[in-house]
Amino acid sequence: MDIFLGDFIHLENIILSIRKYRNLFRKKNFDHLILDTQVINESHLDIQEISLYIHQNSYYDQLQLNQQSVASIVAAAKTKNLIVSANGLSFTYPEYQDQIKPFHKIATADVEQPIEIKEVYKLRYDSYLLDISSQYLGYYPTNCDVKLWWSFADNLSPEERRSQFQTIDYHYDIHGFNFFYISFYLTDVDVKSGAHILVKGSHVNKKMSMLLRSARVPEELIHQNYSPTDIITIEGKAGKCFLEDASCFHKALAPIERDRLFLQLRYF
Ligand SMILES: O=C(O)CCC(=O)C(=O)O
Ligand SMILES: [Fe+2]
Repeated sequence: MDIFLGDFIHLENIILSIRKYRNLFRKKNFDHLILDTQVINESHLDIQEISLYIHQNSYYDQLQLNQQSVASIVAAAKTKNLIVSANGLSFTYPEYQDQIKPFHKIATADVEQPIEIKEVYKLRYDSYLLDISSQYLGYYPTNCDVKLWWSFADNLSPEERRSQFQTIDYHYDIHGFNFFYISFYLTDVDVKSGAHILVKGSHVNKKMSMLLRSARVPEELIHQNYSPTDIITIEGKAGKCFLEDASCFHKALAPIERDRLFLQLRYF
């Protein structure tokens, strides 16, 4: 039997139609969960343009969470239990400051069950963020991992930080087959308080030799392969929200002056 190009195109159209209807169905089944947005877009770009921008640049950072939500999440992160995954220690934020910090070297601590915080739950089902994510991913993401953690300002060595899994080295993430990260600074962040750094465009533009290495890449290799103008440092006041295709190279600077509270939604 001969197979012609036309048959392939026909088949592709059928697959696209099936995907489209499956997505509409997924979204419809999800409709009752979706909540009004808490996020403001500070540029004139619409959802399609934002998605295109991320396809080209790996990120988009002109979003802002309202200040009331910021205040509520920070307050909750200061009362809820924190857990250090590297050693199992558990404490609250005030306990960390009074009792833990003087005796232990702690890089980061996760807020337990962040989805229990009302504003975090609302962000996980935020209509606008879900619309952007589905536009970028090409399907409606019904799954989302939610992480909220403190990165403490202290003088740990890079080795101590690595041993506690703090991502201070360039790497790219693989989270299932397809994924999309939405992150929020809940404290003011600059280069001395845990700024996130990413290599613009590197979600598609990786040299074969870099791909075959482990996902963690030495600093020199990044500087050899990418222009300094492609290295983007994201700084901003509490409430700054950025979107990222985390298959780009990225890392966090170690905070030395101010603790950072960071919320991350991983849609997949
Ligand atoms: O802490 C950061 O800014 C980066 C975190 C990160 O690389 C990750 O969660 O995959
Ligand atoms: Fe990462």
